[in-house]
Amino acid sequence: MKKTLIAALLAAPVLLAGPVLAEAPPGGPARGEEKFAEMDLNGDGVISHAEFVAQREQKFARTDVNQDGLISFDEAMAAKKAVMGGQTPEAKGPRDGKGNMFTYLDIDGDGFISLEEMEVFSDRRFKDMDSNLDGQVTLLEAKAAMRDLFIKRSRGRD
Ligand SMILES: [Ca+2]
Ligand SMILES: [Ca+2]
Ligand SMILES: [Ca+2]
Repeated sequence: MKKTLIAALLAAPVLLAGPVLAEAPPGGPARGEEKFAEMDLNGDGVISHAEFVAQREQKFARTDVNQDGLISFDEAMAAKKAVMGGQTPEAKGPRDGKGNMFTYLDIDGDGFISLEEMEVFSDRRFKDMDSNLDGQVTLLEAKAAMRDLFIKRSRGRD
């Protein structure tokens, strides 16, 4: 479950689009393209860093229900629950210390995820996708990254 929360926070609506997830083929091309199109806001065929940041901030704002500038554990779980189609995520709490993604994102350990903390991981994620380091992510790069993520998630399950 390691990647699930970060996916929920950063990329969930498409990645975890309800019942489709179970049937979707590994790294399926359709899903990759759909997600890419969603992230390529101006439709120029590449995801710029600015587009990536804009969506991260949007997602953060959406998750931060009480708009205090911090994502609490409850807010993170609520967002995760929403993308999981109303199922309650299996979580023991912010400090169970077992690779919980919330704990992982909460760098300073204050029990909340700030936008700055999210930026650290999200920028790393952008760099992961931008394999030729030109500051933008092409469809090919995005697909490769999604495939990697899928493989990691499949391995991490059980
Ligand atoms: Ca674009
Ligand atoms: Ca909040
Ligand atoms: Ca924190």
